Amino acid sequence: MIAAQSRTNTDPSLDSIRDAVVAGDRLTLEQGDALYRTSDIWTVIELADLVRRRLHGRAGYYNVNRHLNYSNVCALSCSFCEFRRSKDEGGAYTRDLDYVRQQAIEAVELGATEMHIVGGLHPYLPWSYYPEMVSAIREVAPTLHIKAFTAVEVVHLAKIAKVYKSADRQAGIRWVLSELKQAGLGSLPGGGAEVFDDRVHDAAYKGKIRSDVWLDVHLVAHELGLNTNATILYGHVDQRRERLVHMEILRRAQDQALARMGYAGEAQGFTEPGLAATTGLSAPVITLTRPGSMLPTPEMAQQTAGYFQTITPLPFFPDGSPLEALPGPTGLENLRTLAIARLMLDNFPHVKAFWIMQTLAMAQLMLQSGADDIDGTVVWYDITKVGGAGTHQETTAWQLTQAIREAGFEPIERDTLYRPVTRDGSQWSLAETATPA
Ligand code: V47
Repeated sequence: MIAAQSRTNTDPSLDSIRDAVVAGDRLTLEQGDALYRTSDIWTVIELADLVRRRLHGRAGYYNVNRHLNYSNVCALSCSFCEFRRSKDEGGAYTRDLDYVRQQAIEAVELGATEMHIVGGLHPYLPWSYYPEMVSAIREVAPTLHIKAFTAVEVVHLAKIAKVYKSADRQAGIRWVLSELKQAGLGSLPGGGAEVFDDRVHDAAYKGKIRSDVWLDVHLVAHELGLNTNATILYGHVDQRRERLVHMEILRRAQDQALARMGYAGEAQGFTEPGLAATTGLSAPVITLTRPGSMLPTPEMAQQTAGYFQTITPLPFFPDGSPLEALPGPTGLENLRTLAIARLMLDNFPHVKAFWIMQTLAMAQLMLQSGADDIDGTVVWYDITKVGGAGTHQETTAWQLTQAIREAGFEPIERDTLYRPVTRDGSQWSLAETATPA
């Protein structure tokens, strides 16, 4: 990292933002705008790195996992998506439970701690398929953490289980998540959030749930003690300000989750005008990035309620999608958006650079720009295929640790809940040691 004093092109208009970041104060949307506007991207990155190091020191997290896409058949047709197929289209697939079991057994044999499962909104699979899939994995692989189903799928499941009523949608969502939790679901991934904005929604993923419903699913998951993640899929028809509002909505939702866990906050008033009224999100401001703040732990979540662990900024990858005429975001825009996510989302413990969508080389730069995690070994991934990759997109734990070390950080294998793992080949257990500062 280039020290600010030794650079000649620093932007003095960022000085007050630097002061706020050093003090751990919450940044406003206007300050977010300034971080997007400035040509002094190194200061943006430097500030994000400061926050990242304050929270995680030299730790660079990764996990040994396996992604499973159980079906690419989807009733929706989002224009950013290259993955979805109609039921009878060439290349459409739906995995049976024997296939899923086999994947879980293989994952355990290779030492995975997590299975990350998502799929399309299948128009004909019955509700029973989903809890049976989770139970089947639990049976053959009891040590595997099952992180499954985006909020979009959860709402679809409530509909096919005929428990979804728009007058009380949380009740149907609660029923579905309780059933899945009982079957062995461990947490929810962060997909399907896209950009929380009605204009962008109607232009690029009309038909998908809107932000209020996405937030309801995560709120109910948190109330049930399930941790969840969040994403932002940017760089298509969205504008930078809309991304910042998305981040503001997420941090207000996290304020609520942390308040439920017993964190005390400060009554700071600022928010996007009209935001609290439209989202119903009002809670005291709770930051985790002040010096000395304590991050929530999985143990706290088990005793009280869940929270958002991670934000994963997902750059739009155009190839093969109906929006493929768009260029997609540049490398610098990716670094900037990641750094801004780290700075704005002051109550999210982790920021993930998902190497599959960024390449491992770019993920190294992202570790220096605010990210503390690069996801895992993945093995199989169908949603995006960057640089002409096929569905077999695997890296080894060794490659991940080398990449993290070369970026200047200490590789820490974690489980899904960010507990350090100790490993001997494919055998692993949760480490008792604290992470290095
Ligand atoms: O929900 C789809 C996005 C998501 C494209 O929670 C695209 O730990 C870019 O959510 N270009 C799935 N993005 C991936 C996801 C995820 C990945 C890794 C970790 C976690 C986590 C979550 O990918 C989808 C959608 O938002 N997506 N198509 C595309 N063309």
